[in-house]
Amino acid sequence: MSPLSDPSAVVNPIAFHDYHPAPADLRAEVLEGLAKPRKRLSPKLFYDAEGSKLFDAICELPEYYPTRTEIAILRESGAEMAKRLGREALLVELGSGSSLKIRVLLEALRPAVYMPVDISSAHLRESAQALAATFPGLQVHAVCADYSAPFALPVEDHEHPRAAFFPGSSIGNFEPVDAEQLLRRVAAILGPDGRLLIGVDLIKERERLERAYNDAAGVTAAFNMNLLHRINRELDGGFDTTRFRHEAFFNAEQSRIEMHLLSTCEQQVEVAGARFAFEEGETIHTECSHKYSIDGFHALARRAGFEPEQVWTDPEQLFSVHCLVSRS
Ligand code: AVI
Repeated sequence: MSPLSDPSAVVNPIAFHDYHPAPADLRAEVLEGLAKPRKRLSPKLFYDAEGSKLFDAICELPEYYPTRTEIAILRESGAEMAKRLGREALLVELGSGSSLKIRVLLEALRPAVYMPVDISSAHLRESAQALAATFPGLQVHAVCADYSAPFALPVEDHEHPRAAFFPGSSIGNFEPVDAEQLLRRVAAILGPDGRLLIGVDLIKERERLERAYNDAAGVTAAFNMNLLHRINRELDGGFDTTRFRHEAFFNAEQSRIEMHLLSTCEQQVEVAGARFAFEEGETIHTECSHKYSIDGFHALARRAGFEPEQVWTDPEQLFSVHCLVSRS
């Protein structure tokens, strides 16, 4: 048994660093997004309590291959990844959520300090405490922050090598220029020779991609439509959700899945006292999920100040996990 998971070892209390990230200003974002000539809402707005539950359900769907494929890659190659990242590291996880994927790697990685970063305070505290209880030897510093905006690590630590973990292909939900900027900030946090382990969904045939975002059980449709329910609940919105439908397709030119909510008729909708007109067939663009080739992602990583070191994929080449080393 490793000292990290020895149940008789002392459980370190977690340190909680709250940067009080500003909650999304739902009203301002929705009014601005719906007033655009091409209506657009940020995918960040999906994740209220209901949306987070629906996203967890998406991860279990037979059509949604990214989650289970990435976990299989982490299980298969965890020991090699650990060699790359080095033992006794200070390991930062971006958007840690329930910290499920890091559990697969912790025994192999044996970090000295684990630093999950997440915007949702209650969820972060709960999952950090649960993780500290399973791995009693581990020092856990939970950081409540919005990782998509600049932030500094809360502890001065130059003793341990630095590493970061960014799973789930969440990088794909950023426009490539924003993804590059985010990676540049991660490189700066890591410092020279820091390692980033990052999950990236790969380009593949249209049919497989489109099935993953149009599941037969309609969970992704419910996840998308929840945004209108959320606006109705929180902003006194007047969306009749029977007059919209979920649409998801692969835009090959931009190498991304686009999700939209399509108005099935000409209509007017009131939200927070403002009125918005919809043509029949007009959409609200709600999400982009960019897909990369391995070379395409390496080029992006290099522009952001990283050097690709190793990449692991599954036998069908559906998904990739990269180890990048920072030059800055
Ligand atoms: C969180 N993110 C990586 C998911 C994706 O695949 O882009 C969000 C999602 N949207 C629909 N299904 C899943």
